[in-house]
Amino acid sequence: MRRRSFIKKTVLSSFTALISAEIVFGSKMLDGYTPLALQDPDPFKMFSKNKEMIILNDKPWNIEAQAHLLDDKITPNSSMFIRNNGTTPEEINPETWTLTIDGESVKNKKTYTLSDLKSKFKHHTYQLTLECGGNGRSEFDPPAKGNQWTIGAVHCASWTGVRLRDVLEDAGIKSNAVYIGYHSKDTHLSGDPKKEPISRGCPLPKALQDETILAFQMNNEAIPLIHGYPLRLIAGGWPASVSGKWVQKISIRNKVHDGTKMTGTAYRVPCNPVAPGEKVKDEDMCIIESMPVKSIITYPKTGALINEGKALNIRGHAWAGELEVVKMEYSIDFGATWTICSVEKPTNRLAWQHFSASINFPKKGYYEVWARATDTQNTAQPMLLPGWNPKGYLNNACHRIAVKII
Ligand SMILES: Nc1nc2c(c(=O)[nH]1)N[C@H]1C(S)=C(S)[C@@H](COP(=O)(O)O)O[C@H]1N2
Ligand SMILES: [Mo]
Repeated sequence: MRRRSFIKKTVLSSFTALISAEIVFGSKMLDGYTPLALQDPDPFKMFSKNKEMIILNDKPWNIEAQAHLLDDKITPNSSMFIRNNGTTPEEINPETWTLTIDGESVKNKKTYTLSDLKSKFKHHTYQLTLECGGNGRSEFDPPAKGNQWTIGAVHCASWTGVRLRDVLEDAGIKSNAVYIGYHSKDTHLSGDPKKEPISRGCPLPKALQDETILAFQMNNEAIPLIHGYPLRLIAGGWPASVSGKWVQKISIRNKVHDGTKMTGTAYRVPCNPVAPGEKVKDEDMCIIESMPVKSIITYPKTGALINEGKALNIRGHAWAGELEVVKMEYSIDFGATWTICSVEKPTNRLAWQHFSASINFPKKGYYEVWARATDTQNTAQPMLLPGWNPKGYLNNACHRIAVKII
């Protein structure tokens, strides 16, 4: 048998310094072993994400997709962006998990176990587009503070759960109710248990829509922990921050919910356009509701090389918040002319729609393929950055990819 060889004293003392605590049985560690505290967590393995996902921050975790990773019609977990405001809750026991409905405007405060929710109310499945309000922030100038999302903070998964409306009505909604707010189990980065990392909500009519659900499944499986296991509020078409992960309480409010990140510049934009960099008074800021019309080219990947004379088949998705996309176009001449793409109807309301087109290029050279969606109110995506706002929300500029005909 090979003799165990123990760690060298010098290595042990450097580990001790790095951990800044005595490693009590440190002298018994095997040579070549790294204490867990010093092993880098592998986020790709930890969250089962594609290795091409881009890590913007690890405290808290913020990870985005690249356009080509979003090619599936229904986004798999491996390509779903992660946006945490605080620390992921640990030790979740679905047997003891409860959801409480309370607030000024609840008739009877009620608490449900997960099995109550699952057995008492009808189950519904919807594909729902969730886009972070800050998706595209990286393009704003002057720059906006916050995660520098490019294009990948959006996903459309299939969510199964019960209607929030059915649960709220079971508890009873008083006639003075105007808003709902969620409270969740994740903890504030400071560790202060009195502070919530985020507690947002939506006006009652949005909460009562058919597609607003309390989900316990994502893509037909239990929701991955990082995406809100065991229970998540899903409100498609609105900033994804409304879709509270790890939800434990929904308050029916008699006023606009005033939880963390409902006020100031958080998820609010100037009610009227302002000049870039301008200071905006608090009372001139409005809460973001439905997200604007937008699209993404998911195939090919930017940088594609295409042989001359060969048509290029592009595809991608388009969405328009509460509205539907009625027209999809592409341009290969920087927007001078546009050609219609085919675009499918959504599987259900608030699901993204799939578009495709076959493009012929006149000759060899460098091109950009730009995509532009138009919604039912005839609003089209701007070609370049839309209105500047202090926190860099709602960038719905046209997505474009570079291709070379060789
Ligand atoms: N409890 C809780 N819910 C949350 C968040 C959070 O930090 N905590 N982040 C919100 C924000 S800002 C976004 S964009 C989405 C991200 O969802 P995802 O991580 O499942 O992609 O979750 C929302 N729900
Ligand atoms: Mo977000």
